[in-house]
Formats: sequence, C-alpha cells, structure tokens
Amino acid sequence: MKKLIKSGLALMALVISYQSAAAPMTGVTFCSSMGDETTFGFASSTSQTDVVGNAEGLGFSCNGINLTITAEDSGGIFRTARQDLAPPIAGIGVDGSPQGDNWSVGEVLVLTFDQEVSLSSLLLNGGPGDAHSDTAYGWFAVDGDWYNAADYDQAADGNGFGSMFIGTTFVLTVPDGCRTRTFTDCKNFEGYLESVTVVTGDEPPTGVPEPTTMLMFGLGLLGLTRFRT
Ligand SMILES: [Ca+2]
Ligand SMILES: [Ca+2]
Ligand SMILES: [Ca+2]
Repeated sequence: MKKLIKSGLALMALVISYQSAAAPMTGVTFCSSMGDETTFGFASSTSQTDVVGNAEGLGFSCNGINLTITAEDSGGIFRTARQDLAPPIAGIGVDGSPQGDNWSVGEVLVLTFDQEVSLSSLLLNGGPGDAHSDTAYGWFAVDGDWYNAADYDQAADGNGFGSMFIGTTFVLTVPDGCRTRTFTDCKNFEGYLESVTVVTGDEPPTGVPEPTTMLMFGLGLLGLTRFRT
C-alpha cells in the first residue's frame, strides 16, 4: 500500500512537472479593450527586460483571452520567439538569422488563441535601418495573404482585416517580396509585431429560421392540412 501511494505521488509529481514544463513563457501583455475588441500589445515605450520564449513559445493573457505565440522557420523547425522590450518600441520577434531578433523573411510567427476570434488588425514596428521604430514598411502575410506593413501600422484609423480571418490559429509570415514579386518600392519587412487586435463574442445571425425549424413548420402545415380535410 505504501509503495502504491509512493508511486501514485511520483506519478502526480511527474504530471505536475510535465504541465509546468508545457506552459509557454509568460510575456508582458499591454492589454486594452474597447467594445468587443481586445488588443494584445507587445511593445513597450520604456526599456524593460526582454522575455525569451521557451519550447512552448510565449504566453499572453488579455480580457479573458489567452494567446500563445510560437515561432518556426519556413520548414516548420522550432525557432525562439522573443518579446523584445529593450531597446523600446519593438514587440515580438524571432531569434536568429535573418536580422537577429527581428521577425523577417522566412521566419514564421504562429498565433494560437484559446477560443475562436476574428482577427481585426495588426500593428508592426520596424523597417530597414531602424527596426525600433513605430513606423513600418515591407510586406507581411496572414495565412498566405500579403499586406503592406505601412498600411497596417496605423492606430485606430488604420486598415483592418474585417471579418476575413476567423479561427483560433493564424500563421504570420514575411514573404520575400523582392524576389518573388516585383513592386515599385520593394522592401522586405524586418521588425516586430507590435500588437494584435481581435473581436470576440460574435452572435450568430438572427431572424433566419434554421432548417430544422423550417422542416417542423412544414410538417405542422401538413398536419394542419390533413386535419382540415
Ligand atoms: Ca532586446
Ligand atoms: Ca530573426
Ligand atoms: Ca508601429
């Protein structure tokens, strides 16, 4: 019996240690919400200590929503996600080449939410020469669709994604725009993910009867007709 208890405790300890090891490194969330919009901010305006992601990435919590950010290369091999807080005006980057801890060509950031969200907008910091800059230019992609960072690096009046991206996982990449497409002003993005805004709590559309309701209504009419004849 003693042995059984001992092995039981050992198993529990193993489970607990496994669970703590499987948790992402807690990042610093600059959290804000307005209406049904929740914004996860990752950049600091004053210098703080960087947070280096572990094997499970970086974890953020805001407005009851949990977000995990992991990094990999284009071949799906693990990379270290880093929340660069020193020097300030940065955000989430990916350690290693290219561009040090900047997020750049061939580096992938995977955003995983613990509930379904609609990706409303993204802000970025960076650009060739000064990645710690609130302005940004170059190209980035969300689930394969390309966007100009300059257009998406604006405050509330900046471009949003509308309701194009709904889900729990979003894959952010930096395509090599200068090699694979020709733009008049071709610059690949290098910098940081400054913030992510999501919308939650979408109600299903009302006023449209569901098919089962329609069927029951139809059967009811049929019954009524039969009764009357
Ligand atoms: Ca740093
Ligand atoms: Ca990098
Ligand atoms: Ca910015």
